[in-house]
Amino acid sequence: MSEKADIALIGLAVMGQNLILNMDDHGFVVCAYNRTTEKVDQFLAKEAKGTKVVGAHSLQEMVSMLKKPRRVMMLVKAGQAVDDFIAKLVPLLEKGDIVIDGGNSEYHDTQRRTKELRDKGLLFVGCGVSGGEEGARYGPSLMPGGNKDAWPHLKPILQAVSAKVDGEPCCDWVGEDGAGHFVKMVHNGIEYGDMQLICEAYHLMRTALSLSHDRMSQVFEDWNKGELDSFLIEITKDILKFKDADGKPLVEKIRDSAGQKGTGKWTAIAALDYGVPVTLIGESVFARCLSSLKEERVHASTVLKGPASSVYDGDKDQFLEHIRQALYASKIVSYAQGFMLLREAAKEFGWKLNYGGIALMWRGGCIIRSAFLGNIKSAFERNPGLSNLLLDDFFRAAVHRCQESWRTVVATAARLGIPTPCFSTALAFYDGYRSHSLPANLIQAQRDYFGAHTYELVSSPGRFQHTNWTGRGGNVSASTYQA
Ligand code: NBP
Repeated sequence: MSEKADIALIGLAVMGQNLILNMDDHGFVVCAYNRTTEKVDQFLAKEAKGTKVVGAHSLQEMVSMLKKPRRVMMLVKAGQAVDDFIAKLVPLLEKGDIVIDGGNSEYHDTQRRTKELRDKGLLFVGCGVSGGEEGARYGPSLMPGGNKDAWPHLKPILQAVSAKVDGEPCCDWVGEDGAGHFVKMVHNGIEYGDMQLICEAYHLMRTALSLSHDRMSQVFEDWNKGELDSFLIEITKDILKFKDADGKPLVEKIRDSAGQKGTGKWTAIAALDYGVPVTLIGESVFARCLSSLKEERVHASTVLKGPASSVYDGDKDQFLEHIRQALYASKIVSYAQGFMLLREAAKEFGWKLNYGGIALMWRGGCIIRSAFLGNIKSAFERNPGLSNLLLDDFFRAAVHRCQESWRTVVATAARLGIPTPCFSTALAFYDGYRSHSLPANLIQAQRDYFGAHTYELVSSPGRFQHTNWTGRGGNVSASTYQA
């Protein structure tokens, strides 16, 4: 081979193969490699036939075929497989070479790997990739973070192959060490929230309003023309009108027990770790957990009673508009919470995150792509130091406009016995966040009563004191025990 390859890609499953073909479309020479090397030959003979893609049958051969500094991207199963490949690559690479992990790795692993490789003179990048098979082939959302010295060498390739919105690439440098994978994780958490919100709207339409599937599909089609315009609303429209061979809606034949691979859970865990109330994503993970208790639910449905009727007896069209507004307001809260988590992680790890840039990276190519992310990008452009999306003029006005409908939907769903965990938690968050005073004074008093945990007085914040509430306790406060 005369021409050296621009980049190597390890991992010839659905993501790797499609990203290679995407890179080839953009004029880059890619060297393909896979643990099971027969897949290299199969790929070259079939999918990559007639392209400039080359293959390697060993890591040594792959490394010898690359331009320097070498760029090696992995798209393999997250976890041990990534560490195993890194261990094999390190002795073959030279100072300044770049290793990119495009899998769904946990951000702590990326932090560790960035440091370990930096110590060896290699540049490690953890790059979140979103958009599934089609995104990888025609333009994914890419969220690279890690060792910034790698970025000038990666930017031309990654921005060329990423999705574009109004000509702007949905890919930019995110930040140090695990920042790219952290942002990808929050993206996935938000995806869980968006999906659950849509499911709650569907549940209300199906149960409270008894709409047909074609009518529901039409409603989602209409919603997709306005402020809810998004990929997930669009596919929901298609799913609802899809008929099985017998002419019945396929969606109703699917067992109502949701699976999950863990990235929503990771977001909820990070939220708990950093003390950020990301309640909507948390509820969306728990809603999947509750759905998976199918057999218990079936039994409980015969034993536990709810309201006599789950049917809404008012104006259906008006209630549909209430649902649309409840969905929009809840979605604003979800993204506000997601960005709160990003801000806290940035503080924790010293990352300088560009929030408007992150909104742009999610604006196209990925599962949560929507017109709404353009509004978020504009909000951070207007005010890069914005502390909370809810405080931006555009989103504040939107929530004010929607809140009457939102309250009607949550109250009506509670009255009809239809669960709306994410609509409800979003509203509870909104009311908590806008409250000058919350009942946490009583929590502090209770903690001090039973555990001498001390409290601050409103009049002297920062000064902790203990009260002997019963006259039987002492005046010594707890110092290490926390409840
Ligand atoms: P998979 O996640 O199914 O991984 C398949 C690849 O991992 C194959 O190349 C396989 O090699 C390799 N592999 C496995 Br499995 N175990 C290995 C091990 N112990 N050592 C070395 N290699 C190993 O592929 P994918 O769905 O294309 O996803 C690739 C990455 O991208 C994953 O991290 C995934 O989470 C992430 N991702 C996927 C999507 C999506 O929609 N699928 C979207 C976004 C991100 P083999 O051929 O020899 O078994």
